[in-house]
Amino acid sequence: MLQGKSGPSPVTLPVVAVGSNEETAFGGAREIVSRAPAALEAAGLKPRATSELFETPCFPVGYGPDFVNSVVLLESDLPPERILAVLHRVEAEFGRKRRQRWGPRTLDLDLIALGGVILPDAAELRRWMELPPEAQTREVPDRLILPHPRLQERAFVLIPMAQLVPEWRHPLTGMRVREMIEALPEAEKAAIRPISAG
Ligand code: PH2
Ligand code: MG
Ligand code: MG
Repeated sequence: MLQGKSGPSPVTLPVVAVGSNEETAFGGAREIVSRAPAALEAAGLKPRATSELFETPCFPVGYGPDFVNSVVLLESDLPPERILAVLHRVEAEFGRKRRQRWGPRTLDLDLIALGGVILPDAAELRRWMELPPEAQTREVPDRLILPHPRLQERAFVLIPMAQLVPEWRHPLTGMRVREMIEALPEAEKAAIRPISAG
């Protein structure tokens, strides 16, 4: 949570979605997601605030076990491509450890937003946001798109994000996080279950 720390306004900071759906009997996904802030810190990206952890149904439904998701707000003035490179490095670190111990990589770190930054440009972002569902499974962007083009559809990102930056506004649509949440179906929101600490 934000604890009245001074510094840049939270709505200008990099937002990272953390996810894992690693499936062992040890609660591994929770452990991995809760270790992500420390791993980001060790990699040189300073976490300024972390949401609660949430248990969320896999999207698309049926494609795998439930996820554990959280959102981390970073304090970093690196350009977005450099932040992304560090996120990939941290994913790989967890992947290597996990391959040895339990199996395939399952830590996912997605750069969701960086203040009002739009990448690569408004027209491309709009194209990715409006991509029909069939095309979404075929087409994968080969470059960083910001904000994340599916952000407005994902309760598992928006609900944790609202704990940190409810007033962040989508630079293309002008919608605030809490307004995007209001626009989602109730059933999707109800399926995002906070995990109590410990
Ligand atoms: N990530 C995905 C695909 N589906 N579903 C949930 N609930 N949470 C995720 O983080 C997630 C997903 C691909 O990165
Ligand atoms: Mg993802
Ligand atoms: Mg990813």
